[in-house]
This record gives sequence, C-alpha cells and structure tokens, in this order.
Amino acid sequence: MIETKPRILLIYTGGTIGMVKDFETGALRAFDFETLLDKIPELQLLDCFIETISFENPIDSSNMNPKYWVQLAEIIESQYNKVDGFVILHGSDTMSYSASALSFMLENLAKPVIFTGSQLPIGDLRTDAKENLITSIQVAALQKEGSPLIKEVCLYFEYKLYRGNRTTKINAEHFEAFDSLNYPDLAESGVHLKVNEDYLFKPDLNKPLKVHKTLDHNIALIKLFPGITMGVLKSIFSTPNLKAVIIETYGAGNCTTETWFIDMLKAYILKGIHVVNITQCSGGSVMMGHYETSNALKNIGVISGKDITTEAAISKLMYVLGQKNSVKSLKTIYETSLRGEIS
Ligand code: ASN
Repeated sequence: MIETKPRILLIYTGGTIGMVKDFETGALRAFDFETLLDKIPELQLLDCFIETISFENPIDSSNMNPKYWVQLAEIIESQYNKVDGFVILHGSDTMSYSASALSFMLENLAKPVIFTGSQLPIGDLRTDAKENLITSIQVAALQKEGSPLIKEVCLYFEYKLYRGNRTTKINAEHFEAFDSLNYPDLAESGVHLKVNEDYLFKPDLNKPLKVHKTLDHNIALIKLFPGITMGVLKSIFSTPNLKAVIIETYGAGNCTTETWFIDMLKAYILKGIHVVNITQCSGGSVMMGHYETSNALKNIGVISGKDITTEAAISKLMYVLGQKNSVKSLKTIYETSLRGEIS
C-alpha cells in the first residue's frame, strides 16, 4: 500500500522557541535544534512525516536580514517537490517582516509555508511553544482532495492563523503577540480547527513556483511626526544609492501641507526616487485625495501603499525594486495586490 501521510519540512532559524538562559549572563540565547525536538515527544503522535533542517547558526530574529530570506527561499525551492508543506520556526520580533518577504519571493506558491515561534522557550513550564508548533504542523498538513488546503505564506500564533503579509507584532508580553488588522483570520484553533476557506489565497495552479532572490534594500522608512525637520528628511533622502522611501503618514495618508515639505518630495520624485505613502495607524487605509492634506501627495506622484502593513510595505518595495521595472510600472505594480497584501 502507498503511504499517503503528508510530509512536512520543519525549518529552524532560531528565536525564543529554542533558547536557553546563558549560565553566566542570564540572557536568552539560541541552542541547538536536536535538543529542541527532544523536548517535544508529542511530535511523533502527529499524522504526518516530519523532516527537519536548521540554520547552521540559529539567530535571534533581531539579526534577520534579506540574506537569510534568500537562504529560506532556497531551502523551500530545493525541497518544494519533495514535501507537502513547510513550517518555519522563527523569532517573533521580525517574524512578520520575514513572512511578508517570503510571500513576495515565492510567486505561484501552491503549498503552505507557516511561520511560528513563541514568547517563552520550549523548555519553560508555561511555554506557548508546544501549541504553536504542533498546530502549525497540523495546519501545514491539512489536505483537500489530495492537495494542500493552504497555498500561501501564513503566520500561526496563539490559536490563530493569519495571512503572513497582513500581520504585525503588537505585544512583547502577551502570548497573543500578533494581529492582522486589515484582513480576517484564516483559521482559529479551539476544540476544532476552523479554517475560513473563503479567505484563503487562491494562486493560479497552472503556473509553476517562481522563486525571486533579488531584493534591493536601498530603501528608507520615515515616520512623520509634528515638528519633523527639513534637515532630517534631506539627510535621509540624500543617502547614496537610495532608490525609494516609505513615509508613514497620519491617518488616511495625510501629511503637512507646508510648501517646503511638498516641494522637497516633488524634487526627489523628479530625480527618480520612489515615495510610498503608508499609514502609521495599525488599521485602515491610505486614501490620497480624501483630505486636502493628502491631495498634494497624489498630485506629485506619490505611490499609495493602501492598507499594507509597514512590514509588507518594506519587503514589497525590496522585491519590486529587485525586478527592475520602469518608474511608471513600479507605481502600478506596487499599487496592485500581488500576494493578497492589500485589499
Ligand atoms: N528576541 C526573540 C526573537 O525574535 C523574541 C521571540 O522569539 N519571542 O528571536
């Protein structure tokens, strides 16, 4: 008889989930993956085959960078035809950035890539790691008519499955550390695992997986505040090799209408620097032209980030810049939903 249990690849990058207290300093640091698996014998009870791979030197996710994203994408690419789904163990601090980045890098993804981690190490008595890990594997192993039910990059944390590129870390203390303010939860784990199938991403299954590994990180992120000076903005905009700037504006995409500010942005846009407008609110969308205080931005060619998260805005920009599009098409592409990251 042919064995039909799904195969899941567990990729360990680091994070609190696999950390121990340093004997001398008392600080949490990563430890090796084999020990992590020994701590969860329950994994053997799951109805799937689990294979594992680990970063050679696991990291605290505060050390995450685009090179590691490429490493993750390459692991997924090399194992894509051998397994049915992926679970990535990752620190929670930058998990939303990584989940967003991978969503753009993995075009036409037709298998689940589930990011998870924990707030307390797996060896801790009150740990949240076990539920997060076990349910993430179960979610990755869900099948419908012989193929994976979930076909996108997700983040699972504290009983909820979210679209990865819609999430933000909202709490450094609570087990409920993430939220998805602009998109509904994809699944909830209670007595039953309830999947909201209507909200799942539906890729074009006729197209093969395309892995994008060129990310251009010559970008900047500016959060506006009342009183921000021209000097600060000018020094950021005159960074060598800078290609694009994301500005976190107020409310529905509003900013000061002072002439120096608009004139300065206009001059840099004319020089070829892309400017993206996202909101500093956790929920809701940029609507340029809705208020007088955003009309000027629209008129000078600022790109609308709509209801994108800051985390997704950053990796989408790196990805789109890496594709080497013309100035005009970059605006059109950026304002289009590529992986369900905007409404
Ligand atoms: N500093 C840790 C990390 O992001 C936090 C965590 O995983 N809860 O790697």
